[in-house]
Amino acid sequence: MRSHPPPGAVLAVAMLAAAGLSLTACSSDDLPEMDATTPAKDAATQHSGTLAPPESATDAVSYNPAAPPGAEVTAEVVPARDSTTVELTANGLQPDRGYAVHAHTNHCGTTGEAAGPHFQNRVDPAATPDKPSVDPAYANPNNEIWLDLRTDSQGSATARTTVPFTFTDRTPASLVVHDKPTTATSPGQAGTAGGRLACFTLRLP
Ligand SMILES: [Cu+2]
Repeated sequence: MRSHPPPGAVLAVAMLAAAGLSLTACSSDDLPEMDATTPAKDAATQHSGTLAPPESATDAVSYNPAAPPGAEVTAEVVPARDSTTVELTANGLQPDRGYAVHAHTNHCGTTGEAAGPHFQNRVDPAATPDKPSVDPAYANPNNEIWLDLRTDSQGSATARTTVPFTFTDRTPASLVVHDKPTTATSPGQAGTAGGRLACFTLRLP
């Protein structure tokens, strides 16, 4: 009997199929409904807002004219299997300067403090509400989400970071724009970047 392929070939094809690889194009009828089978948590999300003073702001708040009302911010959060990419674009900021930006744990409020501490993948056990994490083992750009913006002569900037974790039971709730151009990394100061100029609420699934 020569009509069947050797068992090894059948197994190889089965393994490719199991790995989600197809050897031939199949009609769209054969594909699973991605929307129905993919949890919302895995979906890329986009968030946009225009900074406004705390009295009138909803999700995008300016606390300081250095990140003025009217500035536009857009964030895209793209989850992958073992990582998450966040891209931030801003227009209408001050030209030719840096701003350190981080993901924080709370939604924005009428003051910069409302956003709470930095979102950490592994939470620093030594941190308290009064004493946020400044330990470089936890306050670093692989365990937190840091996006340092550098604006052009028009006040526009884009920053992107990919962190080696995904959101499970907790998600960041805001991006805070800080006064310093970059984020400190030394022990006792790690994660600090000066005053909070603006905040942008993220509503992740
Ligand atoms: Cu911050």
